[in-house]
Amino acid sequence: GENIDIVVRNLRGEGGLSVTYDPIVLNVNNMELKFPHEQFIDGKFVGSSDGRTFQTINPATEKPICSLPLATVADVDRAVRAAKKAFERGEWRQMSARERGKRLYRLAELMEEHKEELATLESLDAGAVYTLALKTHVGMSIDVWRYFAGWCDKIQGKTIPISNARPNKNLCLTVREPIGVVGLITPWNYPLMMLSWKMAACLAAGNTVVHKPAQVTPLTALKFAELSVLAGIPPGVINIVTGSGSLVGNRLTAHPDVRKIGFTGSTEIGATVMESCAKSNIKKVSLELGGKSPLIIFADADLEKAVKQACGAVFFNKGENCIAAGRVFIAKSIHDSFVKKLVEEAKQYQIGDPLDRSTAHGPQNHLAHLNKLVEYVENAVRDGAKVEVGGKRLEREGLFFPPTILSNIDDENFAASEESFGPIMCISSFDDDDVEDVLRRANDTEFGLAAGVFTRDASKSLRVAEALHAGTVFVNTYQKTDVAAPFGGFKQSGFGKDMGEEALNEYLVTKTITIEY
Ligand code: TAP
Repeated sequence: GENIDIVVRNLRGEGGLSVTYDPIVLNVNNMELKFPHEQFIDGKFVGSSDGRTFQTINPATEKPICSLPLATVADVDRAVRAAKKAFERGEWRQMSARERGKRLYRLAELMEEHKEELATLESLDAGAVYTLALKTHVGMSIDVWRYFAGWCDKIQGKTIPISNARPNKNLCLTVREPIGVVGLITPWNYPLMMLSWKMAACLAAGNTVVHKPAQVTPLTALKFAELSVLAGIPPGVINIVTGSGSLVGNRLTAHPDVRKIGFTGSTEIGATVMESCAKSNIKKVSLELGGKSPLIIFADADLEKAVKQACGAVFFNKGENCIAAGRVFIAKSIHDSFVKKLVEEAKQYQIGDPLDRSTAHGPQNHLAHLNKLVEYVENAVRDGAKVEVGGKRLEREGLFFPPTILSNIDDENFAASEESFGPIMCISSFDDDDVEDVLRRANDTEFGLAAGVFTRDASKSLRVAEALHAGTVFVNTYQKTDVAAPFGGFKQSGFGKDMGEEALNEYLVTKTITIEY
């Protein structure tokens, strides 16, 4: 894929809707791929206020894909103004909830129609394995838009029996209203899916939005913006600014007209975001942050299944997965044979070009991240870890790091508490009979995003699920999230839920109306 500039075209949507932009056109993955490479403000694709740009890199080749506007504070302010106008005076607020749902549903259908392009873009920009991108990155994004499209006309208040002001009577009711302009800030591991998890609930609730994708993976958000025009989402309802977190993200969190921030990213930046939300204007905030999720394998588990699932729990999406099992506890009596099987399984992951249909393991997302993984293994080994397989950058073109297994991680090891966010399994063993002790160790973390347990003993599995402090607990499975089920962490993994009915709460406020008659 060489860069191809710039032809002006109109892409026609249904009902005469159209969007004009200067596309990048690539012949790649057996298709002609067209996508915008400018930010999206007030229904138009535009450059940055000062004309500066940056490049986004293909991690499979380390070559640039295209350049994009490096957004400025002025661009954020412009996007917020557009979102505010759309919220206060636009068609979006006037339209019925059912009509809003229809448009979101239409958007999901357009994403379905363009899913090969979206998955190809995710593959080029984020190194996502194409087959996985189709199913998960894009597939689950489409599902979540459909799911929340259905909620639009089901967001309801209550009537509440308050005491009457006798001799008169009172009627008390609640109305659930959108908050206003919402800022969404997302990371690079599932670019389109993180956008969709948040934005679908946010728009279903009737808000307008300014989104900042991660700087290293901005492309699917812009293709999505194009589709949103064709779906009939009015100008200003969705705005996408492409720039750095420290400037653009920070301006969003501090902006006086933004009333809510939905953030997914690291715990460290999450804390900064929360502080800025508090100091600027007491913004409502929800935070989906880091994790170091424990997975406990008891000796009585279905071991064949547990081997496959444990590998999936760590290596899925090259480990760039917030709920990746960050620590795997294996019962002593099965430890050695189980580790041997894990190593065999890890070696079977086909590593290669993410667009190749037989590839199971693509390149890491970007260079800084890959370098951190190399360092992570060095630190773990310094603290006593044994490398069972992998552990080094592969000597080939692209940012490849193989599925890696580290055993002998004791509780003091750096790797027992630090998240790697890469394909690195960290194994510790535990005494078969001491369930209390393994639970204590599993909970001995400041994170609480997810956890898992494998056992055939039903009551043990329930007791363990109850004792694990995590927002999601998997029993005899892992990685099984669903758009209808609430998702979000405990402790320093943040608060607030994505997906499921509960996610709507993050983007609504409740008004109480009391009437006397
Ligand atoms: P971060 O470095 O925290 O970046 C997340 C987003 O915040 C990026 O868009 C980033 O912009 C932006 N940002 C950076 N500084 C900011 C600031 N001062 N104010 C506002 N925004 C700012 O995380 P990451 O490296 O992209 O992602 C990895 C982390 O995300 C991991 O810890 C992982 O566990 C977590 N994660 C959690 C979940 C859930 S659901 N809990 C899901 C996925 C990932 P740039 O583009 O400039 O970096």
